[in-house]
Amino acid sequence: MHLFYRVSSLPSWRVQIFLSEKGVQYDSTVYTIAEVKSKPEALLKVNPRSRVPSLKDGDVDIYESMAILTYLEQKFGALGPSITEPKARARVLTRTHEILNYFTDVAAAFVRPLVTGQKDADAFKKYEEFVVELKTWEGYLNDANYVACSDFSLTDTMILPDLYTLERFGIDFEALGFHKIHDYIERNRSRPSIVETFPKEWLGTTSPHSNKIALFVEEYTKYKNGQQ
Ligand SMILES: N[C@@H](CCC(=O)N[C@@H](CS)C(=O)NCC(=O)O)C(=O)O
Repeated sequence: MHLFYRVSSLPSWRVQIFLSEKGVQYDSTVYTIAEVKSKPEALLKVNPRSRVPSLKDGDVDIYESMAILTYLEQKFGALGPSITEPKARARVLTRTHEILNYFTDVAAAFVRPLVTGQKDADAFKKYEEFVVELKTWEGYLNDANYVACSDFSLTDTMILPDLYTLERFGIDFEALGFHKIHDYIERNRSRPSIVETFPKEWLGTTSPHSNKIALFVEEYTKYKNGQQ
């Protein structure tokens, strides 16, 4: 099995966590974003769109992270002993797709303009939408130690890369009052699949963008206080 991926790419990281959870040995080609965009021949052979992650399993070529994860689940079994129980399975599928269709997009809509330094007239509104999403996930963590059920599942492989990336960009979940999310990311920091796949260059360093988010939250808080 050969995985083409990029360090810290959310869809790549999700596949890496799944493979690590299952203890699957695989070869890999690690690209930078510039290399992916330059459409390397080896990647194009597996994925004509030249995107990561892409997977070669013998003579099977597969791309699109959700397709890869579904393929891997069928091959190696779902994560977590209780996940085949229909209610747990339904929750894992629903919440996994909630991340793909809401959480990641809402978080990116807020964070991306700040990080890239674009002026965004809707920044406060996007931040409020992001906070609503965080409240939803904080609520899910009231019911269990993991985001979909009592065991580590596919949904955890989906959301943890988002959460560690948001933290890297300066979101302080604890300071914002999301104590369950804060505890959840702290608890999982030492999980072997997270240790193994965590971007090594992030360790002991801070993102050059992290203070932009902190400054924005300060500005937003002042604006809200001024409204009262
Ligand atoms: N929907 C795809 C997204 C894959 C994707 O866009 N990956 C990015 C890296 S995070 C990429 O390959 N970008 C290359 C480019 O933009 O040309 C998936 O879930 O796998």
